[in-house]
Amino acid sequence: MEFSKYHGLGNDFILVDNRHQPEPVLSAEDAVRWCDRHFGIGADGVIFALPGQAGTDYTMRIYNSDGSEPEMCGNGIRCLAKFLETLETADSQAPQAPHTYRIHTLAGLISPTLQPDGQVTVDMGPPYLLAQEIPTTLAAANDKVVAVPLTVAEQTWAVTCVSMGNPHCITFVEDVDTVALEAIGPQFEHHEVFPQRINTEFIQVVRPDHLKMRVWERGAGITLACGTGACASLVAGVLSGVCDRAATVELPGGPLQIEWSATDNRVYMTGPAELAFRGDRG
Ligand code: ZDP
Repeated sequence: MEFSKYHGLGNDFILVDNRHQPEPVLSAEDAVRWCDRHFGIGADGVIFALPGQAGTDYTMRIYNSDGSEPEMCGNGIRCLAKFLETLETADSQAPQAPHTYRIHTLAGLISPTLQPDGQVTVDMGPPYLLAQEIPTTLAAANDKVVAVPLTVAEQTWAVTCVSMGNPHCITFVEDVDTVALEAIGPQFEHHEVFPQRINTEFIQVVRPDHLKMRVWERGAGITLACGTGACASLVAGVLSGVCDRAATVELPGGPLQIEWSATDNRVYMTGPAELAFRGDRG
């Protein structure tokens, strides 16, 4: 079976051409094996390009490296846009940049645009802020969760929660490099206040237009970048009054440009996505 390996700032995915049928050609167990970095191809997740639904061009589904299925994936959808560009070019339907795809996801319609410079801008839709939308029991169902105390590893953190279709818990710290991510990440992920588990971001405000981020991802652990996490973190920074509505979010794998539009309430993310290699797994 042919596959392509892409990455967005080192957040890496196996992309599968699944345009001929509406169900993923791999099971969740296959995805776990393919993602294994020693016994498989190695990736943070597997992404399927499926036929469109509900008037969209394509559908995206994704498995995390542990086989769980998230609603959305910011770096992954940039990779998907580049993958589709290659597939369509092979079919002699080469899209002309700027070209916008309408992609159906479990988080609704998401629209990545191929830019002439090779970067991809994604309309990530609006953020969801109510406790029941995250979901979390940290506040009453219809309240926002901004700087709410949460005790993890015998320490009390002031956490802000944002859903970009998938759930995120953001904590602002003085210095992200001193956070013991490997030790505390899993304790956030599996904390009882997050019934769907959680992606966990630690953010250092370098300047109001420059955030530095480290992430522990639900179902994938430490990754070099997380697009939905960068978007959620900027929104959390605006809600907390510590950053601008547009900022660079610096991840271990490189920078993303994020804007939470005051006009339409949607979040826009711009960053790279690159082919690493193609392969055939028999
Ligand atoms: O929500 C989750 O379970 C995430 N692990 C999904 C992957 C998010 C991703 N890193 C991103 O860039 O948004 C792909």
